[in-house]
Amino acid sequence: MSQEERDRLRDAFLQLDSMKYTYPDGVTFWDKQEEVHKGAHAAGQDVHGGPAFLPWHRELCNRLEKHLRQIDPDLSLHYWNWTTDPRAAVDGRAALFTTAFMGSAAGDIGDPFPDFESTEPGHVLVWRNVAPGPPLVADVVSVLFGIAVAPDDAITTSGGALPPESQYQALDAVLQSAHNYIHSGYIRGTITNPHFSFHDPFVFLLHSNVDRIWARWQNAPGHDWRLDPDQVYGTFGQDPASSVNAELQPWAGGPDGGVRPWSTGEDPADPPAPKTARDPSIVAPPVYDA
Ligand SMILES: [Cu+2]
Repeated sequence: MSQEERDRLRDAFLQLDSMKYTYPDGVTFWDKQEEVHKGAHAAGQDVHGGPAFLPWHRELCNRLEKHLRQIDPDLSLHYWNWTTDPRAAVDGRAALFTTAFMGSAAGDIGDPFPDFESTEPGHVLVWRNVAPGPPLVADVVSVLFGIAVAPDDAITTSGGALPPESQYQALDAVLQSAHNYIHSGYIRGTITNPHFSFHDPFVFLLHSNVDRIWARWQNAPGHDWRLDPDQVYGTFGQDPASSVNAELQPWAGGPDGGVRPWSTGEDPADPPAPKTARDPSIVAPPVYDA
C-alpha cells in the first residue's frame, strides 16, 4: 500500500464514524459494524467457533467495503499480513501502528482515532497491548497441527490429504486457531474480547487477512469445487442443521434484526431476501493482491 492509499483508508474509516453517516437509529456506519458483531456474538449466532465463522465475517467485511466505497468509490479494504510485525517499517512495508494510520501499539490508540470509543469495562478508549516481536503464527500452527511450512500455505494446505468433503473443516480449524492467537495472544487489548473487538479499526485489517487466506484456499488450482456453494463447506453444507445453512443474522432480520437497514442502499420497507453462507455473494472469493 502506498502512503496515499493508507491515508485514504484511514480517512474513510474516520468519515464512517462521523455524524454525517448514520443509520436511522442514529448509530454511525462505523459503530454499527461493531454493534452487528457484538450483537450476533451475544445472541449466540455462529460467529465464532463454528463453521459459519468464515462466511459470517466475509459478509461483514464485504459490507464494510461497500461503505468505504460510498465515501471513496475507488477504495478497497486492505489487509495486514499477520506473519509480519505491524510496527516494523522494513522490506518495503510501512509501520502500521502510527499516529498517521492505525494509532498506537501500546495503550490507548490515540491519533488518528482518538474518538473511537470502547464499551469495555475499564476502558473508554480503544487500546492495544501488542506483544513484542513479530507474530508467531507459524509456531502456533506448527505446534497445534504438526505442520511447518510458510504460514499461509500451512493453513491453506491443511487437510489437503483428506477427502474433499472434510477439507473445509480442517482449514477452518487451523485458520480459526491462528486468528484466535492474533486477537488474544498478539494484538491484545480491546481486540482480545469478541464483545469489544470490533471497536478497534485494526480488526478489519486482521479479518480481511483471514478472508484472504480462505480465498487463497478456495482459489487453489485444481480445486474448483471450493467455489461451488454446494460443495465448499463439505459435510457442513450437507447437514441441514448446520449453521452454514441457516440465515445469516442479524442481517436476515431476526431475532435481533429490529433495526434496518443493516446495509446502506437497502430499502427498509423491502429488505433483500435473507442470505445463508451458501449465497453466491459470500462463496465468491473477493480479489486480493490485485
Ligand atoms: Cu477476529
